[in-house]
This record gives sequence, C-alpha cells and structure tokens, in this order.
Amino acid sequence: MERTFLMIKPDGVQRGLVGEVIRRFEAKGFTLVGLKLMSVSKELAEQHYDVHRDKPFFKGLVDFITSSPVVAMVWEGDGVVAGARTVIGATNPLTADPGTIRGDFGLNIGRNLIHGSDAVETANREINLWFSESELVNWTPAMKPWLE
Ligand code: 3AN
Repeated sequence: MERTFLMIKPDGVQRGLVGEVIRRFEAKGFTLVGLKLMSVSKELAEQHYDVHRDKPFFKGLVDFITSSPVVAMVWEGDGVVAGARTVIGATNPLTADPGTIRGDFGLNIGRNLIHGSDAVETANREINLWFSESELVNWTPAMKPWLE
C-alpha cells in the first residue's frame, strides 16, 4: 500500500491547526500509520531539504523548521502521495485553491503550514529519514471496505 510523509510545520502547530489538518486527511479516507510531535534538529532539517541546498531560501527554511515543534506523520492509501498534495494545495498559499489546506489557511510561501512528499520515491526516502520501522503501525481500519 502506498505511503506518504506529511509534516505540519511550526506555523501550523503554533496556529492550532493540528486537529484541523489531521481531520481533513482522515475525512478524505487516508489511514494514519505514524504520528509524532517533535523538535527538529538542524541535521534532520538539512537532510530533509537537501534538494533545496543551493536555493537562496535554504537557510531561512532550515531556521524556520527548527524554530518550533512540528508534527511528523505517515499516511497510507491508494494514490496517497498525489492525493495528499491535492488536499494540501499549491506551494504558494496565495494562489492555492480554496478548499485546500494552504488555500484556506495560508498567506505566505515561506509559511505554508504543511509539507507533503512530491513523489512515491521521495515519500519512501522521507519516511525512512523521519521514522523508524517500529514507529509505524500496520493496521486496517474497519471502514476500509467502504473506501474501495
Ligand atoms: P512544496 O512544499 O509545495 O513541495 P517545494 O518543494 O518547492 O514546495 O519547496 C519546499 C519548501 O520550501 C516549501 N514548502 C516552502 O516552505 C519553501 N519555499 C519554496 N519556495 C520558496 C520561496 N521562494 N521562498 C521561501 N520559501 C520557499
């Protein structure tokens, strides 16, 4: 079953949007298999955003992610990687569609509330980076037959 890595960034946690964000993915029908509130080390932040290492916003991004706790999550479901990106909305919250998390709650590209893996391969890399195998729970929700 496909899995993706999602992270509610410091702005989402500070603004009290953790429940709202989790509610949206639950309501969509995806299955939560890993969840933790955590402070992010500089090393982890740099590894996570490694593809952006040469971008002008890299240092600011690492400073932001390490500034306050985040909620790291793994979600499971058919097509969850692309599906979660649809629920999240475009990178720039000002152009993200209403009804998406960023469209409904975000104002600023540097404070866009949530991260979601952009491809299945990236998701696997990010899940391994943020979670150990023992932190992930294999389970089948009772409503699963109603989601197929
Ligand atoms: P997404 O999170 O939608 O996949 P990416 O991978 O292009 O977007 O960018 C990763 C993160 O880098 C974004 N979530 C955002 O926080 C930050 N970022 C991207 N572009 C900019 C920018 N021009 N200025 C500041 N931060 C940016």
